[in-house]
Amino acid sequence: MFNRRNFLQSLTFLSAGAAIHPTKTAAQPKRVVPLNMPLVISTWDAGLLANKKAWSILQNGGRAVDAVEEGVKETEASQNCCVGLGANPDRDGYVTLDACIMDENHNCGAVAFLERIKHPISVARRVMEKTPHVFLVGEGAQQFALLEGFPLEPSTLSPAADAAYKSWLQKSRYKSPSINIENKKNHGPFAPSRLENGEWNHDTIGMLALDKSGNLSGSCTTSGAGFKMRGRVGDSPIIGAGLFVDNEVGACVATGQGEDVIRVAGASSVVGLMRGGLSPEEACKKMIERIVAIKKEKVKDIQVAFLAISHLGEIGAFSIHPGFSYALRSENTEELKWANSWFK
Ligand code: SD4
Repeated sequence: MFNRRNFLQSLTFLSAGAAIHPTKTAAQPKRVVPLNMPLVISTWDAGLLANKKAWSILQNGGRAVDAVEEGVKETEASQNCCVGLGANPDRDGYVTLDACIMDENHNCGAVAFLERIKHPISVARRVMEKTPHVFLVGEGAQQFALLEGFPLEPSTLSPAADAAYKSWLQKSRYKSPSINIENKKNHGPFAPSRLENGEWNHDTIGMLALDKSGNLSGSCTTSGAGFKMRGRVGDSPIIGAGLFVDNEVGACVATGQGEDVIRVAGASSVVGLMRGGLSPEEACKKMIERIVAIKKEKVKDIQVAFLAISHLGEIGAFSIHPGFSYALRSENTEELKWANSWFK
């Protein structure tokens, strides 16, 4: 179990571990050539398709930031998916989208509570590149998107989301998002499935890429939790919570119950532990243990997962409950992998 004492012990271990997992810091005289690049990883099974697009860019020597934008756009565009305008609405019947992107130079951009725009990730990128700001929300984010030439899409729900919303309205019971656990048995490689109650079993894609130049970038896009309170924003568009990239060290994305990722500054904490010397999986595990310690017995009702990559191209993941999958594409492999978890 995780407590303050063994957290401090882990900090001691961190400095010792730095030699095992070197970072590109000033203390490091020579830049270490990444072992495994290019490489792209993304959360859940929808990541397989998204990775294909990202890979087409990485393979041709493209930048990681282009790969992670174009990759998750595939998922956003899919009407039969858990991300983007086809997803479940909030409890007032509106689909509201959150996204963020971060490149190798700590440039970052984010949007939240954005309505009727098909590609929130691209709006986040424009925020990063064309404004002096990092984060635009709601009406202002939509206004900016329209000024940038993004079309205003109809406000109608996708047929699946409409049916799910109508069924949800029968009880209109607000509860925090259910545990998003992928069922290995029902898993279809390119078709994320809905749960019987109409909710998606997950509703986010986070992607991390390492390009041929050895640079890292990340993206994260979501419709958030289905039937959430109007105005609710989760971790996904928050730099440091849902996504963090430090080109010297590594990058991390989070998925699952956003509220519990925000309270521990999830993604940046994982990267911080990697800076101290932990491997990606060790760092993801430490932060999951931290959440478990905070949530106590309530942890049985929530799922959180972290997926991380080091600047050397080592990958790792860890979740609270079993069933977190992530898609990996590299020169040698294209596959869906299953993370280790705190509950067995
Ligand atoms: C959120 N973290 O809005 C997102 C939800 C998610 O798979 O990741 N679902 O809290």
